[in-house]
Amino acid sequence: MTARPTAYITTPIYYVNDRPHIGHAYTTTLCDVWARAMRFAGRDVFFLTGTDEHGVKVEKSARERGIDPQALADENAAEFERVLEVFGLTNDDFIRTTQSRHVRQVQAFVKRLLEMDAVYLGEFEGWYDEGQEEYVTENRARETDYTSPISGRPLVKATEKNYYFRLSAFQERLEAFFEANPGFVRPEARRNEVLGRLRDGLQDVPITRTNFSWGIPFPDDEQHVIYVWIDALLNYATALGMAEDDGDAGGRHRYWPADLHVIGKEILWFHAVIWPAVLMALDLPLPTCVYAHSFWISEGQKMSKSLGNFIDLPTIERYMDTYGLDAWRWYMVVQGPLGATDADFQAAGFHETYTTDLVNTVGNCASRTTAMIGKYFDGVVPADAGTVFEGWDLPGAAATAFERWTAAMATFALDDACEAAIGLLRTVDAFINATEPFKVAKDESRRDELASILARCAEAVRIASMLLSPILPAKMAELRAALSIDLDVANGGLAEQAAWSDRLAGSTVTKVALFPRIEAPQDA
Ligand code: ME8
Repeated sequence: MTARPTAYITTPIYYVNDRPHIGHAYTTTLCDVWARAMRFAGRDVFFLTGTDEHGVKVEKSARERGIDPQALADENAAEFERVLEVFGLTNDDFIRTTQSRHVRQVQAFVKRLLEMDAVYLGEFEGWYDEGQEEYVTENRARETDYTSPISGRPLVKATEKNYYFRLSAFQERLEAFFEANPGFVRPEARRNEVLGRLRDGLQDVPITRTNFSWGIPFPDDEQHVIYVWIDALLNYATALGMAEDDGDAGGRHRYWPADLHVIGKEILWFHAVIWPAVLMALDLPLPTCVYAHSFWISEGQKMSKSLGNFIDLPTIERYMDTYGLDAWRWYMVVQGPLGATDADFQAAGFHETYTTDLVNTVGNCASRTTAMIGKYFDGVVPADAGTVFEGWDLPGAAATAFERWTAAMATFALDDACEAAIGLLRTVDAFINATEPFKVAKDESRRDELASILARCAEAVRIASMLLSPILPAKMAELRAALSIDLDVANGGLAEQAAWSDRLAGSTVTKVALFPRIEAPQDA
């Protein structure tokens, strides 16, 4: 038996100095949809998420609360794990950067970078604001007349020894890589931003710090702590055991490199430039795609701590209680900030999307079809009698929907994949309205016509339910149960299962009401 093609997808690992909110749930949900779709298409999937637990931000938050950084990390990592459970997300692993498996491999990787001369000990000289514990650039120092803009005290000239990563040495290779791989950064607009900045030229970057201690010690020089971003990026490799010296005992090397790193736009530079350069230095194959989505804002405003308008976990849970988990996933995917523009989370918009797409289209189409089969054929799907309906080609529409869905999934255009599936159901609705089976049913001599209409509707609904199942897993399982069918695509049979057929003829269906109408818009 030949091995199934693999698919490795990752979320960013989230900082534990904050509690989870819609942004984190969003990225992880997108990855979950794709992971389910790829499993469903027969791929051997590895879906990774986790938490980023080192660094000065975590140290500071812990200090403010008077607790140990590890205690803070444990507490908030548990919250992030709870998100996965509440949302029914299907990640295959959850990596925490304080785990020993990660720490020892980061040290091994950094050692390798030193040996390859991609990392060197250098000296940095700059203007230091002692009150703020930070360096300011020459330009900014000049603007404030070499005094601190905060305390007014003079800036001091300070030098610091740090280990540097030779990013500048990878300029040409990176440019050539971008050239040869136009799909490496998606969406396109983001790729252009990165390319522009890349062509401005690269400077070496410090990858250690000496002014705090909550991090992974630099190998053989423990005064230095590895910079949190290098530590964090390497999670994608350590989770697969890429620097363990156990010869792939975990059996995960086959997933390398990632097919997709899904991230928010604010951390694109690290993923699109620094990360591939580090991998080039380590001589490891590079990921296929970094997908940087945009941001959720809330009711027209940026979400921020000071405004206190984060859509947090309790708020999300209220939505789920009212509308259901699948409805939440649907809204995230079809109205969220995939692509290059931000998306506004609005209670009214949520309600409208729920009603238009799920109640009036998916739910209505499934219930009409199953109800009519119940009423006119005693709940048994009739065989298609082959009646020709001029201008209607449901098998053709289903094939087009499947092709569009497949192409959309390949480029992470998840909203377009949803549109392909729901578009098929809109066609079914229009077909019902045009052929009027409820009228045809009144005339005994038109039984063949009635059977043809309902057999085709049922088959199109079946195919749409396949395509919708990664996005609406629970509701589509309900629909399949109502159609008495299984979802057996474990062996790469999705194309076959989504192909038009007469497999439903003779099977029993029951009427389904998938999405209840909810009257009042929820003001959560
Ligand atoms: O940056 N809208 O972690 P983080 C959409 N630890 N997505 C959002 C969002 C919003 N308003 N806010 C956050 C870090 N996100 C690092 C990553 S990876 C090697 C290290 C999502 O906790 C989005 O995916 O700040 C963003 O990139 C991520 O949360 C940042 O999470």
